[in-house]
Amino acid sequence: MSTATRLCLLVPLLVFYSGAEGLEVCYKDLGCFSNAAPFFSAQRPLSLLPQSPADVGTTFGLFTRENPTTRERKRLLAERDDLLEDSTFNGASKTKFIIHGFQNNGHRPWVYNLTDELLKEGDYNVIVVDWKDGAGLPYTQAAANTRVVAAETERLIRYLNNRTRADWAQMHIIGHSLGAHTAGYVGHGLGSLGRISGLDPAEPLFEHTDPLVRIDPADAAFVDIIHTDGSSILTLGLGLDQPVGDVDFYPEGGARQPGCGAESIISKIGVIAEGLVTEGFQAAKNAFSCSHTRAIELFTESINSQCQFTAYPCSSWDDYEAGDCSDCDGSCSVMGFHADKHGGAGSLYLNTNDKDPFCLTDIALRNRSRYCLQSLTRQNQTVIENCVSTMETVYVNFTTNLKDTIAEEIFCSEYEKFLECVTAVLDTVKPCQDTSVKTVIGSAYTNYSLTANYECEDRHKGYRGGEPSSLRQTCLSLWVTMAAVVLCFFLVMTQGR
Ligand SMILES: [Ca+2]
Repeated sequence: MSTATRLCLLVPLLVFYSGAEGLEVCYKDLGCFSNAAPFFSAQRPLSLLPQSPADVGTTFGLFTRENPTTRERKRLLAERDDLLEDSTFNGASKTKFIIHGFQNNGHRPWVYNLTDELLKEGDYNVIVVDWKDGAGLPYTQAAANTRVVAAETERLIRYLNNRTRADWAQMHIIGHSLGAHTAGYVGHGLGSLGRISGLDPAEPLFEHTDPLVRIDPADAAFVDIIHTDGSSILTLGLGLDQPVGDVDFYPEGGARQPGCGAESIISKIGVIAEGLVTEGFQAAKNAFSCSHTRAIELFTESINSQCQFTAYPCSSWDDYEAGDCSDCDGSCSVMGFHADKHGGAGSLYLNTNDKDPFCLTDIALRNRSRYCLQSLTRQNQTVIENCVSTMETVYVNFTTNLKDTIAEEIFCSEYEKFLECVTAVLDTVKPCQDTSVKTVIGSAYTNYSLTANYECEDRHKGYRGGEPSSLRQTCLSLWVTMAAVVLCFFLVMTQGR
């Protein structure tokens, strides 16, 4: 029996096993959990029941400005008045929750960094939800356990509201990966939670599922999402690509992040293997999750940074990259902690740096484009000069041999060389992030291509039907492009001062 046949038999078996059973488990104080639809579906053929609260072992650690350090962490638990009285929880302050994801815990450096930045920004109650015992392998079980973690968090919030009048419309849950979907369940349960920030919500078993199963805009008054590892799970992308918030930010396109190396699955496995051999398991794990954890780094940096992660509305990352979306037109927003103050909706795109600090200031963006323009001018001077001289040859041939049949062949072969030239110039601009330069080169390219198609692609019709004026136009547009590049260069140089 082939592997394919086995899979074909296995999949319906799993489907009927977990679907038809419609199992349910009930836990005291938390209610019942069923694995029937919508938790079971085509996108979720393997739907497990969550483990017991004792197995998941969720704990809640409170930090405030009065007790900001690790050692001063105060424990909270629903219905435990003794713990609440002994804590520094202030019902009049706003509350921030942090929920980690798969194979993670509440004692990681990123949790402390995020807590520190939050307390620097405001006088909050910061509650770290730690569910490490339930967040381990297998992933399918961890994904199911998020429902119990959410139910316990919801129970704590209701308790805090009951005892201190803390208003959950003023509460904000920041969840990474599986923690983002956990936050979604909490918000859905409460009905009017203030805000959820989903940091690269987990993809496997969640993408394209029912909104009840995953985080969605209805889970809080404001749901902002940062996508950083949205490439397919088949290429080891761990995050959702699907927009699931009121506003969805896609830094660098949201599929993978700069500075994380490895674009293809083969090279990604290579980087992981190299990390494993040279620096051990943690390095390999970091290489594996570099893009996935970038969402946390971006959010943490955004809290107190003077630099704003301005993001632009666009129909796609390709269009953004092509320079089609450099106008805010009142629809821009700012990615990260301050997103709720800037409005904006839908999918927004932005460039980021490949290392800390990740935010690109106007100056950094200008420097980047200046660097690109400089390298374009320096390294490709010859390419551009060749293009111009080819263009001149074409023009001379065309005008002097207009009535000569041989001219057609010369003309078209020269034109092909010229197009190669333009492609080479375009390739050198690709790494540039400055959209204005791309637009200039891009529109020039369109002009050339149109002329070339008209003149050469249908050779039997003959170029002689075409007027030399189209050549002049092409020549002219090349010079205009050159002038525009020089002008851009000049502007960038002067603005940067
Ligand atoms: Ca939901």
